[in-house]
Amino acid sequence: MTRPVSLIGAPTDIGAGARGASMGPEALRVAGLQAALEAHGLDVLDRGNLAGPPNPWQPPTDGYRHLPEVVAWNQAVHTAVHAELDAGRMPILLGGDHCLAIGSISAVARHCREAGKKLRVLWLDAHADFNTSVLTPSGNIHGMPVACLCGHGPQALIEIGGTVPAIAPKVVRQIGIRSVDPGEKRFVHQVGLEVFDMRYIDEMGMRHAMELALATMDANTHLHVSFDVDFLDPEIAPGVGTTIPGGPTYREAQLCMEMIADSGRLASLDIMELNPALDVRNKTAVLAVDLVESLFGKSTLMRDPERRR
Ligand code: HAR
Ligand code: MN
Ligand code: MN
Ligand code: MN
Repeated sequence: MTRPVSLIGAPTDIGAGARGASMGPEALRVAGLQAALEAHGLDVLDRGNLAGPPNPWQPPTDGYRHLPEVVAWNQAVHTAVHAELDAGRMPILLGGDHCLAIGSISAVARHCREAGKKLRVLWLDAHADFNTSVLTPSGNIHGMPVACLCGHGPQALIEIGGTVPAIAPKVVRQIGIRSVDPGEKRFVHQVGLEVFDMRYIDEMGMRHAMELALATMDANTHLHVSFDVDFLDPEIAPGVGTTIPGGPTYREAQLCMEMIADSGRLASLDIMELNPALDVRNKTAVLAVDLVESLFGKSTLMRDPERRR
């Protein structure tokens, strides 16, 4: 059976450009995340919410908004996620905005180093989140986590996992990307991030993109999925702070999740950027729960017996 799961709430919008992602963890609970996972036979513990500083809602200083607060939240996330991994449990981080992936993925990377595992990170997002203080148009740190994890960012954020950089760009596969700032785009190309953008998915299909994104993993690979809910088309997922049209449809998103489930390698997860203040009757949270169920193997009626586990 799949390893036991721990839900960790991080109720903050400290790195975002809109307030409200701080309510994401509770909206996911109200949408029935724990019961949905338990219905698939998983052992689920809800660890409750982490604590951290309030959002002072200030303009950027030296290219960053709320840097000390972002550091404090990410330290709390790092500690909590690493503790679950050491206890043999699968952490599911309930965001909160996407800056918290710095704490989460640095903990996963540290655990992989300690346990001698290989790491693969799937970044499901409308955005590349590869800005730096000089490239960012906003100063919002939720636009910077991938760059920080790859060692490009303020010292206090890049060293949270103890090793700099926390990850190499080559472990990352980005899916669904359709909004990248001009300087950010040059930097993504410069470091060679592997991106399956919406143009690629339009032309080649979600199936082919996911086959490549999941290729070359083995039994010793830890797969981390960082799911920014704005990955989804805003027609089906309006409850996010930065909607970008032209995202994956319901079926494309389901296929993406099902193929991750079939890989059998999922070992940690972030569910980020859900913003209940912008949602319609919690439907984006309900959709996120539905997709996470597929990530844990809910959907398939006609699974190839060769791949049945
Ligand atoms: N690229 C823009 C910026 O850096 C918007 C980033 C928005 N990021 C998220 N997470 N919503 O992906 O300001
Ligand atoms: Mn993001
Ligand atoms: Mn460890
Ligand atoms: Mn995004």
